[in-house]
Amino acid sequence: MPPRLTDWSIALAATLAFTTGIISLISGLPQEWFIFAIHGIVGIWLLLFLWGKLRRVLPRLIHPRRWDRRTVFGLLALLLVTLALFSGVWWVGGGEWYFAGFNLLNWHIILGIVLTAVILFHMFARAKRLRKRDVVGRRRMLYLSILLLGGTALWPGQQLTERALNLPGARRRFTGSREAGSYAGNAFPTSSWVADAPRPIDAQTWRLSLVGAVTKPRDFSYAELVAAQDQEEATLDCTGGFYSTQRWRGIRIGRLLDQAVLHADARYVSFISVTSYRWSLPLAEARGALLATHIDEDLLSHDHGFPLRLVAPGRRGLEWVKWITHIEVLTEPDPGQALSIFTSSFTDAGRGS
Ligand SMILES: Nc1nc2c(c(=O)[nH]1)N[C@H]1C(S)=C(S)[C@@H](COP(=O)(O)O)O[C@H]1N2
Ligand SMILES: [Mo]
Repeated sequence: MPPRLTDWSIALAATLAFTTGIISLISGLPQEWFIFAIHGIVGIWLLLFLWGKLRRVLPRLIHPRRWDRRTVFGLLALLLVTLALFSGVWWVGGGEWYFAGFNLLNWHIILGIVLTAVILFHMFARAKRLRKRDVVGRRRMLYLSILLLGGTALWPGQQLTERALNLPGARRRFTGSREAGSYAGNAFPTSSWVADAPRPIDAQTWRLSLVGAVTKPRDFSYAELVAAQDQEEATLDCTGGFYSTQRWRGIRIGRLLDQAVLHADARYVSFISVTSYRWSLPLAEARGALLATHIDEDLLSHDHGFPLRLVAPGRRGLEWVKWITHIEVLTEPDPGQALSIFTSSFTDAGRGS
């Protein structure tokens, strides 16, 4: 392929990989499997394009006489790409590896974000325009199509091989997450999006306030809520790479909302943690979701969100707010919530002071 076509293909594939990677972080419904499939396929395309690029620049890299400042950046970029792809491929294959407290999937996400920033910077600084003669030509387009189709076909091939060989990676969920501690009460892993670590909450003084677009705002005591017997079997699937299925017990949110009488224009329900971490669900979905006080017969442990946490089936773990103190009924979506999951750990309550 002409150099410029290769370079633009890499940039486009990297953009697609980044976009699907970010979307995948909040995809958890089975019908969203294709987001993860596209991400995997684009990864294979990138490997193929990079192979082409490497063959082109290799002579420049192996002759020290031809080195300049750009070579150093080129090498760094190459290292970054290799690590980003390698961490993803290794995780998919079932790899178990930790560095600085982060697993392979965490590193894959970090490297992917850094790499996207580098590629954008590189494109602004050095990108050469794609000319007509870089893209026209039947043989050229045929070659590119074969490459793309071949890469696409390799993905199901990889999935089937993994299953046939029964590699550890084959036992992952469609989101890529691995099973941990299902049906074992509080024993499954705990996780905070950034570093939320509030002090244990005293159920005696704790109150849940229901506010916002409601006619009768009101508080609930722990005793009022803990008596409820609603149940939901649901899978918590953390973007950090584990999932756990539990029988949760608590109170159906619809029953709670009915006690406050919603305004006619109520559209969303926001769940707010003592740390200020918050996330919302559309009203109908919120009604069917659960506020859990128990896992099976066990009281929720502090790390899992005692006294009250959201159980939102089909949503990723990061949306299952822990240590809830407020519920706010909203008439509009809440774009600020995406920021709250980054900043909550720096509030006093989030730091545990
Ligand atoms: N208040 C608050 N709730 C939170 C988080 C957090 O950092 N703060 N982390 C979320 C993330 S990223 C996940 S995966 C789940 C983890 O729940 P667990 O610790 O019970 O496994 O809680 C979610 N709820
Ligand atoms: Mo998570």
